[in-house]
Amino acid sequence: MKTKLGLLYGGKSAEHQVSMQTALAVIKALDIEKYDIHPIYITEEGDWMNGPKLTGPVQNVKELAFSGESSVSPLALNSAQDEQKFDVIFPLLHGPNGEDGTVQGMLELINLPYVGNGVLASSAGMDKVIMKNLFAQAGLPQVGYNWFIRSEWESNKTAACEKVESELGYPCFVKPANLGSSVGISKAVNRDELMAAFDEAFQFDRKVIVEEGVIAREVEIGVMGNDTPECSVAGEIIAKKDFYDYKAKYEDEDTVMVIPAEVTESEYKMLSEMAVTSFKALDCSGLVRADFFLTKDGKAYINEVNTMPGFTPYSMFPLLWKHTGVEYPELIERLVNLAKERNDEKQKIKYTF
Ligand code: G1L
Repeated sequence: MKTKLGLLYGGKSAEHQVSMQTALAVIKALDIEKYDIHPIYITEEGDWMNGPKLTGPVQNVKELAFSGESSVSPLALNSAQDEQKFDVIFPLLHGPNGEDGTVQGMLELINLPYVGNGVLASSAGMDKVIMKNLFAQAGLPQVGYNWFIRSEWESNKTAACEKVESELGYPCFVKPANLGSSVGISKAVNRDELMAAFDEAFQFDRKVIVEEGVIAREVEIGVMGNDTPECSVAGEIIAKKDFYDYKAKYEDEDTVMVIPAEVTESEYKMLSEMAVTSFKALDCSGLVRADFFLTKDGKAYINEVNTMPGFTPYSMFPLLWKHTGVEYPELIERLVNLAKERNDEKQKIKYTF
């Protein structure tokens, strides 16, 4: 029997186009003999458009942007009246209402298995402060950080600056806690810049994190699995310019990916163990991309994990797995199978006693 796969993409987000491109790449990689593919397009206005089952190859993202048809209620995706009952949903959405756990929660409510991380990991991974607190609890080494809520900042700006200066020093990086935002990030090297950085970051979130600046390489590892996650080879991101901006870091031509990264065997061992620890600390499932700082003297710090990493065939996560021996179509198939496996596991839970 074919697997009925619902592909969820688009969305009310700045990453709308990225999501479309990713959906196109995933569709091209799926084996039509094994999967019935049903596109579900979320418009920029946030309407859900249930597309027809794909019967042939798709060449262009325009073919995936359905319009005109009437939109459907997300909650009707699993209604019994039509035969649209999916085996698995593949969510390719970024930012709020995509990777922050809300879509995952909706899929839990209507009882549809889905690829990737669940509600808890998705939402915890979206908030840098919550994520770092969980990493600290798991004993993972991290650079120093402070965090503030807007009212705290506004009531005593000097106190906030003094705390940062005594605990972290300069340079430091000031960011909105919400990871979905690639804006509002700045570097500060003195009090004036720190004040301006706080004001800037608080425009985008009510919670702001300040991180100690370290001189280090940026190394990343892909983790895949459920209860027994496995690691890819390591990759390095080398920026020719100073980037604080997430988008610039991944999309600028002045950034190069080196895969596999030049790390020693013992460095790789340390990083991969940390990657698995971070996966477990957030109770991840399916996949995660773990990002590290690696210093010259061989110290590693976890920076963050991304529960929905870039996912075109040319993005870091799929490239890391390609170099590990898992090509893009197999990667997708494995993730779909992990979704089914997690769902089977869930069916074992007793809800009455
Ligand atoms: F479903 C997976 F596999 F978990 C998954 C879902 C979404 C992996 C990666 C992504 N990534 C994205 O959706 C995006 C970062 C391309 C945003 Cl559009």
